[in-house]
Amino acid sequence: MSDESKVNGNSKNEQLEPFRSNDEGKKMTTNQGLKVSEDEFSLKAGERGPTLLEDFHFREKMTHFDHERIPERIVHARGFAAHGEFELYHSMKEYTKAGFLLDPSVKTPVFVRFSTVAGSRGSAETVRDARGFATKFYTQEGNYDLVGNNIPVFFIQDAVKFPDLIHALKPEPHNEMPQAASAHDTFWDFVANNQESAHMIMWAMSDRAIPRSLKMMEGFGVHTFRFVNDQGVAHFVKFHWKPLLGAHSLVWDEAQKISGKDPDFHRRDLWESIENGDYPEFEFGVQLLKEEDEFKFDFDILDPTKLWPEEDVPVQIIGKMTLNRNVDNVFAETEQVAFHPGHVVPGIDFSNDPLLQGRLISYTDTQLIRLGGPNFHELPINRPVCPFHNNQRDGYGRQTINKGPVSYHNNSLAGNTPATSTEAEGGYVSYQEKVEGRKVRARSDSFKDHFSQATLFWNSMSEPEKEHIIAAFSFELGKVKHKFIRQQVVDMFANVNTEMAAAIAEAVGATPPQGGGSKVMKSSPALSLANKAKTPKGRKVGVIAASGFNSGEVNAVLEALKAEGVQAEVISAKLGKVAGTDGLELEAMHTFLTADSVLFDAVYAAGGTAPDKKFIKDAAYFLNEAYAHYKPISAGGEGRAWLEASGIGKGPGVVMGEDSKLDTKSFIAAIAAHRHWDRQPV
Ligand code: HDE
Repeated sequence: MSDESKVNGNSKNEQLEPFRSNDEGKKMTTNQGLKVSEDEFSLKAGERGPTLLEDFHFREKMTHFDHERIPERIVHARGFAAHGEFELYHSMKEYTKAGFLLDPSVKTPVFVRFSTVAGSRGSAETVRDARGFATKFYTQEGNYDLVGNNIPVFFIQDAVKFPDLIHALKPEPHNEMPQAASAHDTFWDFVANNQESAHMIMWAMSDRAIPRSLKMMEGFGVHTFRFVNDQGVAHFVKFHWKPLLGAHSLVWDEAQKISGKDPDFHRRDLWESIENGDYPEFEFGVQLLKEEDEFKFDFDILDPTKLWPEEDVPVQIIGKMTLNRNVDNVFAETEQVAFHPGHVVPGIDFSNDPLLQGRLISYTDTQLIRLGGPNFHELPINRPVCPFHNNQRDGYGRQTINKGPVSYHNNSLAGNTPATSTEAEGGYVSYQEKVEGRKVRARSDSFKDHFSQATLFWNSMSEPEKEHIIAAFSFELGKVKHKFIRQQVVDMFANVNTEMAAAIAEAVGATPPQGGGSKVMKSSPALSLANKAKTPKGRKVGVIAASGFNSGEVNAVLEALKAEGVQAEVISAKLGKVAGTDGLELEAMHTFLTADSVLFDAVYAAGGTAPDKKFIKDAAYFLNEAYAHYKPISAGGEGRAWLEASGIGKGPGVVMGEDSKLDTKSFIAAIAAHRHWDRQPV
């Protein structure tokens, strides 16, 4: 591979090419390459006789099938991934010697896997949960994995508690219920008895835990890491991904309905965006702290239940990732990709965060069972794009044919190669942090404030966000059967905010909290989704149309939407062409049976001669539901009558056409706003 193609092309894509196989148009063979003459009938002793053991084709085919499944990930089993590229805006030489963060002219191939945490591999995607956001950078110095989440803090402070947390979160073992949900007794029992979870729970009960789209959520490295420059000077660093489409969420009722209407909602949305060339983009940000500022905060920067408020430590945007290629095969790539926070490159190092420290052992270990042995790094998706050589040998599925007799170090037979590299030659040298202490099983006192940042989060929310948090707690605890657990949780969250806890208590039949309260007055505007970028780009509008719609108006609206990067899909009584007044034809991709308002961000009732009353009833239902989910609605022509039939009048985010003209600007502004919380219920 030429150096030029490594830089200007996508070296990972090129590396994967020889592994791709296109079977179309080819002759069928066994795995040994033998042409197969018959694939419908097994070899039998007589047409009605028993199948013969010598039928090697049948045996091979069936045996392979019998072994098609591998264990799903213990957490983050349900995931979806895409390829892309990372480009740097400016050199970070001052802070790190990581090669991919030095030269803005170099594009680094990436592979990103998004996931839910709790659910099984086939579970619905719009459940209330944190989302995994794992990025593999295929750098010229080796793979760097940033294995983050869409929430910047975690439930626990020490990795030793991770199995307990996950046991409590997963379906209860005696009846394997509920699937992909935290709304059950064991989870909330864990929360009440492990109060360090308070901050993360606030995020999990907020709109962040039901993202509208994988391309519309932020990502966080969570832990404090280190950047180390070529002078050996270190800075503490936290990593951020900021979506260019802004961060947006579903509403809970909608999220639950989508789980039934389209359990693949998030992957479909990501897949289609990439297929349509609307490539998801995320800017890469870092918060940096000098080593000497380690103790300047009222929290411990090693505590993974704490974030660094962006107003105190600004996020510097240093690059951008674009996801521009879907996988060819989900199993080969998405399922077999193996992430590990310990896959680092020179210039990136760890901190003593006890959660991070524990992760460093868990990830390789889990791949060994999941991918069946120690050679998972040889799978095409996991191979670094730079050469790799060492004395590791053999094991299940070994593909590399290492030549020569030497597989040990030191040696003379091979001139003591593969040779180690000095730091100047790019060898990884751990940051020489001075460490001393007694061997203890203990939590530092600096880790003991579990509530201040939970209150900071609450204080930072807009009113609608606060209402959603209370509703989410009320739902989750409402599913908890043990009254005393509900009470314990209410009492625990009184430490975050007493009014919030009282409102939850009221909803779940608990006694209002007696004590509690917080002195924290501070807020961090960066934490509220209400303050995120608003753009109509990337949204999807459902266009309800019947034959005879006003072509001029509808065309103008569709053109305006397209110009803003908004996707429009037509819904009608049946699939196929829908003709407008002057011959404009639209293709109905959906009917009221196959589509639902929950699958769209906005609705445009375009009008036309409704074939029957059922059409008007279906349209009204569609509009009503969209309205209830605070979505922008516009109506032109007969669409206005449908809107009236649904009982929706004028109001926030409702744009009515007049005299065959719809104010497209207002509609697009309403789409950009996404939700219109100030609406009164119909
Ligand atoms: Fe993970 N985590 N985790 N985790 N995690 C896994 O590794 C683990 C934690 C995260 O798309 C597993 O390959 C421990 C925090 C993502 O393939 C496993 C602890 C964060 C993914 C594991 C944590 C994450 C995983 C399961 C506490 C955000 C999916 C399968 C010490 C910063 C990666 C696998 C993918 C997956 C262990 C906590 C993110 C078992 C022990 C905090 C995005 O190794």
